[in-house]
Amino acid sequence: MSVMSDNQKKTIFSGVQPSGKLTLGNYLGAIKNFPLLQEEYNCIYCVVDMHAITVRQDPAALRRQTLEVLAQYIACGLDPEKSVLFIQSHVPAHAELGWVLNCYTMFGEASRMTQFKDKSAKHADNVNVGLFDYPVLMAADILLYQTDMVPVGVDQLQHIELARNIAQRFNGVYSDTFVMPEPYIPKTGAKIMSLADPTRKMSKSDENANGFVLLMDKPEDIMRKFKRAVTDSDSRIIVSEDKPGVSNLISIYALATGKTIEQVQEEFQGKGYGDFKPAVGEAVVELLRPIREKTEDLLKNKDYLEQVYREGAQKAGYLARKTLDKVYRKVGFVKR
Ligand code: AQP
Repeated sequence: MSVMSDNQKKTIFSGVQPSGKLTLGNYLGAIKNFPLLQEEYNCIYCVVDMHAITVRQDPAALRRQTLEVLAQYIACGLDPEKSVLFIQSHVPAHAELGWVLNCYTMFGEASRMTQFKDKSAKHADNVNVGLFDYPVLMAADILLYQTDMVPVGVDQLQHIELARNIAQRFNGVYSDTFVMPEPYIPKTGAKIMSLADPTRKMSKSDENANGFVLLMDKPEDIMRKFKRAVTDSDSRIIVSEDKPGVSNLISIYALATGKTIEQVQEEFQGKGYGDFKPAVGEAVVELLRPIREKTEDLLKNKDYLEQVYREGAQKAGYLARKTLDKVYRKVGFVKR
């Protein structure tokens, strides 16, 4: 297996929460880039179920969504023979390193995380310690695999910065232990906005289902959501700061068709929303169709998914243990 033997290659790690059904934002901001990198790097991709329980989840739905995210990783082009695919709670080293790193994270720096502020406002009845500690567990996820690069949407940049600070602090106290991870953020699509409110990011936990497009949405639902998408008062189809709705749709169309922003603006010059919105919808329908169909097939084959996540956890567990042993030795724990 390349990840265990190929020390020449750099390592990539990323994860997605099974906290709902995946959106077009998750895909364009992060998952779309995962398979592009699997030839050149040692790639490790995780379904981060432990992160998901920082917000209350329905247990049966969480189990189902966890398998669905795994199936979608594969449907989006990740090959379990080339990349390590696993479920976070199956590799206990994540929680173990998370605890150690808690002791190298300052309360003040964790308090500055905007995701914590946003999510605690959204879930005011359940501002639990896990929600606060989320970025430290994320630092453990990344640092355990001596990760060089983390492909994520721009909303995760602050957490990666924190992981770097924690790594630097630990390395400074004990000598080099962790590789310093770099974020890998796409130029277009780093932040796909809600179709219902283009000033907010598209999010799978949005209460307004018209705001997001799911990878598993049926073509007619995708078309309806794009036709209803909030746009701006004048009807020109150009990217502009004062036209967040149209700018978002242009990014989505460019990413779905492989065209540049300039090409899209040219294509729709002199045309109105009546042409543009259905065109975006159709492009997204075609982009997502093969992913949805492949995911549906994979979900019928639970034995195969089980084999993938079991083997993945074994490979990930082996790599994670090596880092954890080093950390335990450095902080002064007695060898087992
Ligand atoms: N709207 C977005 N645009 C671009 N990238 C996005 N990502 C999420 N939303 C967008 C990226 O998707 C990856 C997986 O995200 P996650 O599941 O770990 O959590 P999240 O960022 O909190 O995503 P959601 O959809 O908003 O989840 P909930 O609603 O549960 O909080 C990450 O790389 C993220 O950057």
